[in-house]
Amino acid sequence: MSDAALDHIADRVRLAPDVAEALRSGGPVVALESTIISHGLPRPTNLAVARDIEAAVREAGAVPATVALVDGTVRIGLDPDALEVVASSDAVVKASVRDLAVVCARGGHGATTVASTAQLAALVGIETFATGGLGGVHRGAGETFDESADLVTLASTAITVVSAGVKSILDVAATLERLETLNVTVVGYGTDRFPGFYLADSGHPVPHRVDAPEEVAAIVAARRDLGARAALLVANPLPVERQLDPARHDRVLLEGLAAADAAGVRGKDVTPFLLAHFHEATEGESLRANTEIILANAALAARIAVAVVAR
Ligand code: PSU
Ligand code: MN
Repeated sequence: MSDAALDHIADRVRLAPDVAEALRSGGPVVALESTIISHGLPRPTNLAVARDIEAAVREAGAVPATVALVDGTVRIGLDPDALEVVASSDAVVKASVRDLAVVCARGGHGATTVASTAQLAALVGIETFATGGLGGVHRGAGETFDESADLVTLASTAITVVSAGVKSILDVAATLERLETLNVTVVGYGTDRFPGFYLADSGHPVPHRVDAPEEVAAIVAARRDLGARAALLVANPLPVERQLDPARHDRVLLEGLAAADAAGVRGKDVTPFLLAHFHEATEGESLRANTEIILANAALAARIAVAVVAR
């Protein structure tokens, strides 16, 4: 977006000074989502993890831009006060793309999902984005139609997203089919297997493998020349020795799905409910894995952003 266009929306979209400077000078920037902080991780660990994610991006040589709405203003890059609001305030709503303008117009606080973070990052010209695990097609979606807006948004947003595959609570096979239909390019980072978030391998292959940030940067350059309009998903697995025990994972997941059903949990509450169930039922093991996932993805996204601007 041009400086004039950014000025025009300055009342609604505010860039942190270091993010604005990096974008102006063509430096590496990594967008970070905030729903993982507000709704994905338990308090008070979430605030410490949010800071660690930003530190991981900085250590790898890029500028972190955590995205959220605070008092109705979209913030691209949060100061310490704003980060604390996102991590601690009960007034923060999970804001997907459909919710953004409502929260904005009403002056509310909103945490952005993968979908809304990708849209806002692209709006201001950020090309690289890190998350934990993408949303996707939920189990039973044939009946409920519960498919994350992450998918359809990535179909029309030309950004590079680093994630540990999609959340393992989903129907992974169906999600991969939808990603193919929606023209989202999927590459495995250092693997031929599609990661399963808490698990290193979801049981499905990836169409392409890369082994270095420079390889991703070469693909990004080709995408630009070819006019790619959908996202590039870099699937970065947990090392197998750091994953959740698969048998325990499957057991906890079945319990969580049954509990969600019994409690009548629907719509945007399903994902936070299941993640919270995991954190409780695994006595912190899933929190440990979730934290390692997001830190590793933030660092890799930063290395990719550095490689992209170096070309
Ligand atoms: N991955 C995580 N924790 C999270 C999420 C993803 O490790 O909290 C969030 C992301 O913000 C993602 C959202 O975009 O869950 C998907 O929610 P839904 O299934 O309602 O679209
Ligand atoms: Mn949903």
